[in-house]
Amino acid sequence: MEKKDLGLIGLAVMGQNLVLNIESKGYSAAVYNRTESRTKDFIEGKAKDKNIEAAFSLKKFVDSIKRPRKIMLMVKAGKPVDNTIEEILPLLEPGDLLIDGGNSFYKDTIRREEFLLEKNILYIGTGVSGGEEGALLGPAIMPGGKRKAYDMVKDIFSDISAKAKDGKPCVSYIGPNGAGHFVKMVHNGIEYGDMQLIGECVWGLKNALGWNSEQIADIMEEWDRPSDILSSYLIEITGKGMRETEKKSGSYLVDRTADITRMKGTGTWTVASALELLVPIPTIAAAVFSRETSQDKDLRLGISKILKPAASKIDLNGQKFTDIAHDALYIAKISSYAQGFALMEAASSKYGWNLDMGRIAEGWRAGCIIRAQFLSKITEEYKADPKLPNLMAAPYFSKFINQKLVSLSRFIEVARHVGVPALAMGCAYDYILQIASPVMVSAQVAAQQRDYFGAHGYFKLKDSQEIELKPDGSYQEYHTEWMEDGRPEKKL
Ligand code: NBP
Repeated sequence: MEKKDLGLIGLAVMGQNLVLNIESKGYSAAVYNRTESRTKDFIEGKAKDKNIEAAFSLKKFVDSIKRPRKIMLMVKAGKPVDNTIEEILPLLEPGDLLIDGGNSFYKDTIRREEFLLEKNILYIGTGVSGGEEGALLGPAIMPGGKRKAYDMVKDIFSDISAKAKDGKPCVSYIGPNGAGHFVKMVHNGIEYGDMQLIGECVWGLKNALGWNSEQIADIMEEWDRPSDILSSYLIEITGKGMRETEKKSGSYLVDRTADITRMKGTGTWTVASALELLVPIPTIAAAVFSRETSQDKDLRLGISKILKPAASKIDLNGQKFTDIAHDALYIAKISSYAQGFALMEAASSKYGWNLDMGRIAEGWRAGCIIRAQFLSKITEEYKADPKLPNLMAAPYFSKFINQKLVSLSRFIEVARHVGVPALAMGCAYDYILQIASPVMVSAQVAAQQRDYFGAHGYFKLKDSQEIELKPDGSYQEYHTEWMEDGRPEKKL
């Protein structure tokens, strides 16, 4: 039988849909899954009459693929990826390519690529975003690895990926080793941020205006008009979700939905990576923390009987307040993306990935969960200045923030007034305030405290803002002898 263009291992929802997508673009494929029944169900069901061949042993699977082989793994992230590599490795030949399309942790990808390259097996770790629908109809793809490995699958990836409105495929070479999985991880972190910000916005609108789900759905629909700066997939599905009613009771489904947001780990990895790389991403962290708080339902039920934060009614003009919420959400979103992009910048310089921020944003315009026209603005701004110190320094974004930041503070103020927590909104606002502070008084106070209790030393300002330097250009350090009379100050 004719050998297949590509092999795919892992026939859960993502693997099935991805291979159907690949086949629909004119490629032939071999498939394998650890549990045979899943392969059988697929081949006799959705894959019936398609150019997809099932194999029930890894040997037969490998033998049925054209050389050099391209084999995609769509198995659960973590140990299953290592197990699969271990099992398949003895069957592969130099020059074959393994592609991990799951949500693997980027450090695992770096380790696996290094291990496989020693054995002359090429490796790609790629983000595949868009959930099951994206996998079937066109995902955003974020591949990392050797460029020659990418070149082997460039055409397939381009054919199966989502296409933005300008026709460009939502895939491009991201960078070496773990770059693709890192970028996918940050994409997911940003997604957590977007979802939390939208959720806080909805809660604020509901409580401040006393509106029901249908009314909020109308607002979401308005904000999703193509010309609106907030127009995005997440705004669209928020509106659709809020309009949905429960068949049995007729109540809005969202009002009947338990207030628990689960998660699979990529948001937590994003925050852990930010801590490791010393990059503040408070909005994304707030989104992860909020999911954690949501999961502690018993605690909240208990504490709500003890703590009674003041909340009062407020008399607002509905139209005016929705305009405020609109701009607040947009600014908070910009702040959150600025944090995510700062994290990618830091990883890029630490790992030498040379990430192209404009192209990454461009690749997220379709297919993935955070898809939005707004991403084109990010691309434009990075194209104009690839060395932006922060996304919010870009002229388009800084102008909007300078004009409308007051909307975000007003929204937060109203939310607190009516008893709605706005952790992510607050973090988005304060992140802006912090990075726009030439002098952080809180840091001055802490530096003195550290020198007082631990003789940790401090630097000094040579004028009102700039730091005093030594002749070699490093910061001049000081220590005050706090316990001695006269508090003598020493240069260190
Ligand atoms: P799952 O993440 O649920 O994984 C199920 C697949 O992994 C099955 O094929 C299963 O085989 C296989 N598997 C497991 Br579990 N342990 C294995 C092992 N030790 N050796 C070999 N195979 C093993 O599937 P999914 O939701 O389709 O996701 C696949 C990947 O794509 C994951 O990394 C996921 O994070 C990522 N992803 C998912 C989505 C989404 O929306 N679901 C979106 C984007 C990315 P079995 O049938 O024998 O148990």
